[in-house]
Amino acid sequence: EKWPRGDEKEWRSALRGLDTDVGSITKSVVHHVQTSLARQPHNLDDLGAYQAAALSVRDNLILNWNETQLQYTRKAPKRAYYLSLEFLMGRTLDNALLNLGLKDEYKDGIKRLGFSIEDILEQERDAALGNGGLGRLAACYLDSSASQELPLWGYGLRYKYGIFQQLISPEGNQLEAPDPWLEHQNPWELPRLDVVYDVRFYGQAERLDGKGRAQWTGGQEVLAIAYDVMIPGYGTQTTNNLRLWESRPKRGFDLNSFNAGNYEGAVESSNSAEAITSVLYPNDHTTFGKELRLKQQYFWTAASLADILRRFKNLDKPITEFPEYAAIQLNDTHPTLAIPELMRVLIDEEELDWNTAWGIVTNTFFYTNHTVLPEALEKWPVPLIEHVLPRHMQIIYDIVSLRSFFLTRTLSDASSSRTSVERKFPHDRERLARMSLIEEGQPKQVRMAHLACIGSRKVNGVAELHSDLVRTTILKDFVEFEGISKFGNVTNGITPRRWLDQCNPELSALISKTLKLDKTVWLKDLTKLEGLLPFTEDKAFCKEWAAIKQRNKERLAHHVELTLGLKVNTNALFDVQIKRLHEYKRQTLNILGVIHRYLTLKNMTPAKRKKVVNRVVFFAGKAAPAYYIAKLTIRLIVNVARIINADPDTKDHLTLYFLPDYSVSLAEVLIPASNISQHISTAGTEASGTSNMKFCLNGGLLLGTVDGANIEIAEEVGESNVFFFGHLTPAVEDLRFQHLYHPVPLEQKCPALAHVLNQVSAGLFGDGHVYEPLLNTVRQGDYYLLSDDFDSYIAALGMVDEAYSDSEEWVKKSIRTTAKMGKFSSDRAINEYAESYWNIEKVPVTK
Ligand code: NTF
Repeated sequence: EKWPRGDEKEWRSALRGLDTDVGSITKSVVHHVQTSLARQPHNLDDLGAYQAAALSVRDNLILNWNETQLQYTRKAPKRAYYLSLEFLMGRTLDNALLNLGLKDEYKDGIKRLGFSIEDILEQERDAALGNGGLGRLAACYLDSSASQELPLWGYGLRYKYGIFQQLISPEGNQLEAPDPWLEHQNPWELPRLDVVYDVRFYGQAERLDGKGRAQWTGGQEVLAIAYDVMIPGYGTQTTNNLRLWESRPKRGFDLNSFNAGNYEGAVESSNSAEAITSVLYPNDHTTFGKELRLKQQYFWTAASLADILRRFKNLDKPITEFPEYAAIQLNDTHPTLAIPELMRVLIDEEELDWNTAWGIVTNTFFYTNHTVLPEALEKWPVPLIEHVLPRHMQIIYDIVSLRSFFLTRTLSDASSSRTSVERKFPHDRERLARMSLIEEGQPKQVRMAHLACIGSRKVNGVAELHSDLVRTTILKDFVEFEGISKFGNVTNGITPRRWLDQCNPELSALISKTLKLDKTVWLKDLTKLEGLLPFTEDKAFCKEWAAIKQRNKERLAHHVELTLGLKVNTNALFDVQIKRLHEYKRQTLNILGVIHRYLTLKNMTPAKRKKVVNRVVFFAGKAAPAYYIAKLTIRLIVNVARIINADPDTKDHLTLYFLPDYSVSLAEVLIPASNISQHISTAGTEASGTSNMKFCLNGGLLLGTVDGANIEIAEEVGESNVFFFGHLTPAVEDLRFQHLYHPVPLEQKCPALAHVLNQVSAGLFGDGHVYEPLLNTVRQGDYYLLSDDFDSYIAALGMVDEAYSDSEEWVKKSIRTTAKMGKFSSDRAINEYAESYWNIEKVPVTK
């Protein structure tokens, strides 16, 4: 095709890049104020200035995005696709400025226009399309893929409402309010009204022949519309894409019903179509089995696969080469329906035979498991799938036995080289039942982890211990059936751009100065931080290091004063636990430890109290709206805070804050301010954890159990620089058995904990009855082993105090910790996926 149309000179002179000197930047911002926003300088507020600045930055991103996508199309490399129901992006403006290397220029330009960059950055609402670690990990991986110049796209849903806003009632209860993040226009997305796919639900599936083919008709059809979010790499022109789908009704509304005076009926179909992407499910580590959630999962995987296939088809290659051009990563089991969906397309639409199709599927997908907690393992009732996705239910049954012969296979059939579980393990019926994709029961349920596992090329966990647990517990039978080499580990990582340079600019600058390296170098090779080690002996450096931590504590105190109106004592150790509220994460252990400390302080003479290390404890985190015990823990924290913060005997020595509405942006203020952070899950329950890495990268020490990535952090920084406590994973099962069959009264087993519980019951923090259900989880059964770990937890807190008293040595520990965090860059993790899983290569994009 001829290019350009029209006058080539006109095109060439118009097609230049954007100037990024301060003068051009102010012009571009003002241009957007005048045109895109249709506003005037005299009535421009901070929000307007933010929007104009964002639109101006966006222009730069769009040009890089265009160039990157053109290169990808021209070079036609193998691409990776990251399917995640959650992307917890946080704010974009600051990150975009830093990745583009334009922060200083914009700061100046904005200042010239009479605004401060700090103030306008605060105007942006978080994009909070995720619950916690799983969604934030996806966001870090997008940043790293672009920074490492890897051709990767994310696919997710454009929820109208992200994770709920958390409010705390006067009684201390969590209340939920909607998160209207799209209320003002979102400058970071590009609607692609021309990228549209039909997605079907319900209807009938009729088998056509003996080869597994079928026809799926009827039911409801909805439209999936693409919205693209630009993902800029750090110090590179590469700008990847996050494509989010929005659901819309296929037929606006039914004009006939409208004319017949049935207005509600007329909009009904449009309402039910739009409902699909209306809200993020706020559950973390639990499944609800709701039809709308299943529709979300199918809607998103069907649209994403159609889009990926369309891109592949533009290459004009035989369909059998699909796995050479596309690797699809399943972020947990949420997108597992992509496996039967690709089978459906290949068989029913592309008319491939079953074996060829199954070969393509099992070379395309990769599955990451993010939890071994039983309540988080997805299962869908067979009748529900049959109703919503009748064709997919047929395919799942065909995979089990009729065609993929995963489980069973008749002796007469020798057409496939694959063996079945039955052939490999003859006469082992229990094994067949354990491994089936269908769990027997009322109703029968589809086990999504099993489907994800057998439908994928490789499977991985997210930290060494977790990957071992996956191999030896939930997927043990599959390791025995398919061989260990399919089951790997990729330890999680975090992006040092957001989680050091952006959230802790002073520390970032000190590191660059000390290493005598431009930050663009060490932020992309984080192992360079090791160069800080010799400086533990440099007094001036240590002093500067400590001063920055102190200023970050003051910044947090300032934030608490602005938002809650409370004054925080910054001359105390800052102790932080921020994460989703969950019994396995044991915020309850922490708050009971705080109460223990309070009671101990109360019993001391004022003179003795003065010798204790002063401590300020911060909690933040949301509880799933239906998670009663987690909500009760919040209530207890809030009410303990109310009492002890007002106690004149102790308040100089111990205070406690629950910061409402935890978010990525709040984490960016909390993490750089912490001296110690708590990662205290029952051993074997936290798959990895990623905030542990963020705290350590910012020079905060870690207090934790021997669990998840804590173990690998300790391996890197040395056990003398972390505070470990509690029982180890192999002991957990036995201890639970003891609790059930040989219970020992708590008074006998752990008197200190019994005393704390009794004080809560007795009403020290308000009506004790309110907390009985929470206290009973410890008194009876104690599934998460608080009573087994309490004494060693208290001892570990004591060791933290002792270490903190030696402030010089503490600073050294802090420096050593940061220095050894290189391994935990998400760049390392994404490169492992690229090389050992997806087999994709860098595609440099040059100006
Ligand atoms: C979470 N899993 C794990 O609980 C965390 O330990 C881990 O750091 C993150 O994933 C990221 O890998 C989940 O949220 C889920 F959904 F699997 F339960």
